[in-house]
Amino acid sequence: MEDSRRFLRLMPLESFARMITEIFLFLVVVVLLFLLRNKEPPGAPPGPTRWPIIGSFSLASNVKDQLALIDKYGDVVSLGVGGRNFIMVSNYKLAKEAFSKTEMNDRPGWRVMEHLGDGKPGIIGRNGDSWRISRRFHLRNLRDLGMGKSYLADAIHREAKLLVEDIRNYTDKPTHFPQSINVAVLNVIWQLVASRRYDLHEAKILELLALIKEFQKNAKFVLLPDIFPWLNYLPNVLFKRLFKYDWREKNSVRAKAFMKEIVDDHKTNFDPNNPRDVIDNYLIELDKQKNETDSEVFSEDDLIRDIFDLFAAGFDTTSSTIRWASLYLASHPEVQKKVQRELDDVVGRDTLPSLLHRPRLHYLEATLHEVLRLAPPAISGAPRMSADDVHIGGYLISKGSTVFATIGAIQQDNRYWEQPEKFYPERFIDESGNFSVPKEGFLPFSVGKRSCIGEALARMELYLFAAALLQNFSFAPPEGCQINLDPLDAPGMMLPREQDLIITSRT
Ligand code: HEM
Ligand SMILES: *[C@@H]1O[C@H](CO)[C@@H](O)[C@H](O)[C@H]1NC(C)=O
Ligand SMILES: *[C@@H]1O[C@H](CO)[C@@H](O)[C@H](O)[C@H]1NC(C)=O
Ligand SMILES: *[C@@H]1O[C@H](CO)[C@@H](O)[C@H](O)[C@H]1NC(C)=O
Ligand SMILES: *[C@H]1O[C@H](CO)[C@@H](O)[C@H](O)[C@H]1NC(C)=O
Repeated sequence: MEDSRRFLRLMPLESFARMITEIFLFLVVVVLLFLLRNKEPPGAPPGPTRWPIIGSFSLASNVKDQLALIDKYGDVVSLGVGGRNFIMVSNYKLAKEAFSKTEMNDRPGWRVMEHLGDGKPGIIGRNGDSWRISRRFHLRNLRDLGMGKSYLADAIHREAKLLVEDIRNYTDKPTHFPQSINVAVLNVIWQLVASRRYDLHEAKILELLALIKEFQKNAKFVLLPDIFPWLNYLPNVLFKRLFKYDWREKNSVRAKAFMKEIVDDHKTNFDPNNPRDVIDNYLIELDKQKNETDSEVFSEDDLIRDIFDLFAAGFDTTSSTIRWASLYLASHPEVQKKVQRELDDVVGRDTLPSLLHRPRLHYLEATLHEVLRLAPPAISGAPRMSADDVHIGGYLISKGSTVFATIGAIQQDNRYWEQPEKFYPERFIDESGNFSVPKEGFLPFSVGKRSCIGEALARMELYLFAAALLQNFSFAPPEGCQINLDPLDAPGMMLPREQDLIITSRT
């Protein structure tokens, strides 16, 4: 009796309490959602819904996603991710206009760009004076040591010859594109930076290249806390494990030791009157700076970070473009034949093509440009950050936004390109039958004051390596197979899939 009465009295009270709790929890969620909502600044360009916490689902990190967003929202799209404002610019003229503004010269200060994991970025990630001075230094060095000096062309020529000899070992059986291309390309940069070359199969350098590939693979984890800042509040042990910071700390020590050994070696046999390379010239600047006590823009650690960046920015971009070329030509035999006929006409078969032949190899240049158009290694360039409010195409880009140009999508924009999805080198040939680049819609090296500093070097390498390879070899899919031209699933990058090819010698 007593019990059941109490039961009757308690029941409504209990459900009342439960109801209160539920309402309370609901309110907490509403308030949290409100606090964590990802607000769009007024005047911002259109874009997908910004959900709380996660934001817009897409970061447009592949060309398909970029094209879909452009279809829906237009040339300038705003995305909110993790409380940050992202702007993607997909109109050639607007991208050029935006990236020529001084307020657009900064990078967003992401930790993923501190490649050696020691709290400071190299040239790719720096801002302000530190960036301006190091960019000027490296541009001057690339020009003085490389462009216009025949010894760089000679060095590339020598690498091309050794590469051709090496690739002869892989002919007439199914093979992935040989690894040696990576070392050959790296040897060219390293000639400028450190006056060194490595044997195409030297274990030490293959290990470092593998390590850098691994860095790239882990970048998507390292990047997460840059984009979702609240992840930084996770306990340190968990944080480091989840986002591969422990892996990076451990392995960047190896990369750094590799660079440091080369710098130390330069210090011990250094002649300031006869600088050999980038490192020697940097040591001279360091020396000069010692005498001017007030400024400290050069440091040995910065040198190590910069040469690591040149290494990382220079080898994979260039070598994957050559691998893309082999895949596109293997799947377009008529284009390959036409390139080879031109090489036979202009160069012949007895000597490797040189820079002297370049102005007459119109169809080869056109083909390399068509490869860079459809497979630009950096489909969104490298991120910029607006240092102030900026107006682009009538929209407000608020201070602190992360801005990128959709290079991959712009190069498939049908305002500039007819049948953009088609591999058709002839689009780079003008009425007189000569190679020429359309004025708009092509920007694989980005545009403006922070565009790629290695463009001239990369173009020279692409030409000399591709010409040597196509003079000597033909590429085809294995019997009964098709070439897979879908890129690897790597955010922001356009990398070819490893796959079997049949390489045949032309002699
Ligand atoms: C096919 C080859 C290459 C392509 C497609 C390429 C593309 C790019 C792109 C799109 C950017 C971003 C620029 C921006 O933010 O606007 C960049 C930056 C950069 N590239 Fe390249 N690159 C290539 C080869 C090289 C080579 C060979 C070097 C080495 C000398 C190099 C060194 C750099 C550096 C240091 C930056 C950062 C510039 C800065 O922040 O001021 N790149 N590259
Ligand atoms: C490949 O070719 C090079 C040069 O012709 C030769 O020295 C080397 O031993 C060959 N390597 C293999 C694995 O056959
Ligand atoms: C710096 O000063 C030292 C000693 O005063 C001098 O020997 C050296 O040549 C100077 N270096 C430069 C680069 O001016
Ligand atoms: C086309 O290229 C050739 C070199 O192959 C050059 O001699 C000629 O002047 C060029 N023609 C035009 C119209 O630019
Ligand atoms: C291939 O490359 C070599 C350089 O190693 C060159 O001498 C040779 O004539 C080239 N061409 C052909 C068609 O073999």
